[in-house]
Amino acid sequence: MDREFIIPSIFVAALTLMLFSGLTYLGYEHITEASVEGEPDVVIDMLADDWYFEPDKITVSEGDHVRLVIETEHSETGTYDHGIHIPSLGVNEPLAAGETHEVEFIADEAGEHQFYCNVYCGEGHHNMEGEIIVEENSHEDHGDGTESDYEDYDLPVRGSEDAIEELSYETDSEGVKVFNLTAEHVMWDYGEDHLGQSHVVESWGYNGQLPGPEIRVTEGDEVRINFENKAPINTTVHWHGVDVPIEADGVPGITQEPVGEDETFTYEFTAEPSGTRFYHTHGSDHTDEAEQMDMGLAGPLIIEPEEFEEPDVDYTMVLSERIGEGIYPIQGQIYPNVPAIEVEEGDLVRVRMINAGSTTFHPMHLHGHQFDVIAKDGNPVPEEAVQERNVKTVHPGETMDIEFVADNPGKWMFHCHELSHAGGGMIAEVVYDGYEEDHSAEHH
Ligand SMILES: [Cu+2]
Repeated sequence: MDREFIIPSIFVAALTLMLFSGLTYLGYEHITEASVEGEPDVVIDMLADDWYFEPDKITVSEGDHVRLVIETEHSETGTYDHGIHIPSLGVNEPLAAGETHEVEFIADEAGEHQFYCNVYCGEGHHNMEGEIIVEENSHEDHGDGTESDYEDYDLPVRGSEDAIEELSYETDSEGVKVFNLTAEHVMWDYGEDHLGQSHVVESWGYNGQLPGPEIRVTEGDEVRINFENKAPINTTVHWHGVDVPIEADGVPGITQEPVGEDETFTYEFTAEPSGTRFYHTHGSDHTDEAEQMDMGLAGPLIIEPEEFEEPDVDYTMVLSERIGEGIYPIQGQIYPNVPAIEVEEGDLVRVRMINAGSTTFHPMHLHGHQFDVIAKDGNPVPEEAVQERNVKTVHPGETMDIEFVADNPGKWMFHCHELSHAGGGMIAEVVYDGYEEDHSAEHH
């Protein structure tokens, strides 16, 4: 045990100093409440090994009673005692080697809370660290989306039936296409999953919908977007993949101040280059962009070329993620509510995939057909480089246009082949007109 010395954790900055000063033992301070009453709301299994915590990023809700069940493993480097210290939540627990520990606390303060191993032995404990994110929860326990959960929370419940596909515009006297876009705070209904469970989730959506309405213009159009923020956040709008002038780029702290609640901002740019692009929040700063994206602030921006050869079917497919809810929507809906790709035999079908999630990639797989990847990030793939595929991965921030000929009548799946995403709703169906679905009850 002589290699293990324990420091009070508030001295994060002092750690480095101690390494060099030979200051060793400052005593152990056990400040966690001996027990937190009642059953936990959240139980998280963790591993404390040399030299990491797994997981090292934990998200809970404000007010949650959290139980961490922490195993300490030992590796080839030996058997080490560890500890977990979450200064800002008042947690400071020793984790003896080879045992399982239960550490409980109330996540009573929203925000980011660093934790780390507070054992110092000259080895790598100082690498053992992580973060607990306590999400603000002004409407307690709305997690399962049942009506009673949010009825006291004064937000409109909206779903795909309230959504519009394409945003209308007015043309001003100078020929500028003028759009009105508003960030709004809503409860968004992603639809019932195959088990009949509803997923109504607190969201921020452009014009109150997820994804935001499609903005469709022609290359070279002068565009003005009157943006109003009615969501309780500071935010910006970025025109992803569009060669806008710098003042319209929507980057907080660089091109503009974030737009506060009830404030407005006007974006003006020429729509170029053509292709499948999108618009999305850039947050109030770089730390909350991901959260704002996943809460719903993204929508498609299609810039048609001047000579647009319209395919028979032109389907926009915004892929998003609500990891906390375990769902991966397409066009703001989870399967089986995702709007079908409706085709007739012989149709040329274009699907414009847009990954508007913050974190995960989606290997999108089409059954029964091969498709050509005709554009990446909105830019056309030269004909000689076009690949014939049936799976194509779309990474966060990427757009991918594919085209196929509807030559195999039926009802075909088009789904994410990260199968937990498919399980979370990321499935669309390609449905042929007139195809009789009389096989569902058959067993082969
Ligand atoms: Cu996926």
